[in-house]
Amino acid sequence: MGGRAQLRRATVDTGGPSQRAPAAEPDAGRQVPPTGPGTGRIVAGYLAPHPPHLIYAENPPQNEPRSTGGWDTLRWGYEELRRRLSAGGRPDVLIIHAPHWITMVGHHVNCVPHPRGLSVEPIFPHLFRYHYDFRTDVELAEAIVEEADAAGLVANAMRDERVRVDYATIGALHLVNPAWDIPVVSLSANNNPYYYSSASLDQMEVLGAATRRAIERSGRRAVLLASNTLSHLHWDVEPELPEDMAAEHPYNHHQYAWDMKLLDAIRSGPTSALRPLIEDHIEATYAETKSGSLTWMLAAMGWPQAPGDVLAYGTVIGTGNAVVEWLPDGEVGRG
Ligand code: 2X7
Ligand code: FE2
Repeated sequence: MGGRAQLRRATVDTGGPSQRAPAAEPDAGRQVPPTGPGTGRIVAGYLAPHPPHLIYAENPPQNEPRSTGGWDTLRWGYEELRRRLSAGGRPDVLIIHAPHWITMVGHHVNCVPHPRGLSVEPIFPHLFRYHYDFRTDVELAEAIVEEADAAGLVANAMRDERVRVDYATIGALHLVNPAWDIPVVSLSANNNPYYYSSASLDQMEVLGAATRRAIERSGRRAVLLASNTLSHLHWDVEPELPEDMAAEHPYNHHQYAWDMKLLDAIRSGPTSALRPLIEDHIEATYAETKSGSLTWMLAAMGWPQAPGDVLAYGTVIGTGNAVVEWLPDGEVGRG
């Protein structure tokens, strides 16, 4: 099924129990007042990868497994990201698109006001069993659904509080804001990396533009997060000590070289050069950007002229991961 096949208006079956929760109070989940209707803007966008190993290595109290560390350079990149986030003034909301909340029909937006539960990585449950508890900016989440629907996408407000939040969403959000004191909007991957060989990124451009319109309408200062790994071939045998860094390196030189090609283009700018290159990189490396998170984010930011600032690159079980900051044109840097 091509990406365009779902570019239509429709009432969506969520694929699971779809009863609507009692209507949320208008301000449920809000912790800061809006800056005024019509004045909202994106203040930064980050490529924010989510390998569960990074959370495991951090040893936060919310995660059950304990480690001795590892993958330090990537975690230093996140440290710098957090420094910049607080230097730039606390945003009103973090909006995240992640590849492991896969929805088969349409783009779903989590509208549960207070998600709480246990998020488990199905392949690495010994590394990631994370107890999450955060607030959704329900008003903005609903506005994104409305704008996406008006743009002709199949879009759905997910209101079932029994749906567990996936590890890609939780992992990236923890690394960006371990205090969890900023409201969140979380979007699913309909353009998912695993099932549609012909999936197109065009739809993610439409979703990005819809997200931007909703932010502008809302008055929020938003930070966007694209929760994607780059090259995605990986080991199938784990070392006895998962954080044994002697075993950690790129899967092969081809994967590494393509990651560097993409990162060179990111560091040179403008982002419009990435439009075709992201697709070539996916072809060459099975990159997780096929889920569309990165394209969604850059489209929402209007494909900025300015280059991205690569804060870190490192591998996790052989996959390539980069932490990158983009500022929208006209926004002042905090680097
Ligand atoms: O989801 C992931 C990933 N993207 C990369 C590496 C390891 C595990 O999980
Ligand atoms: Fe992943």
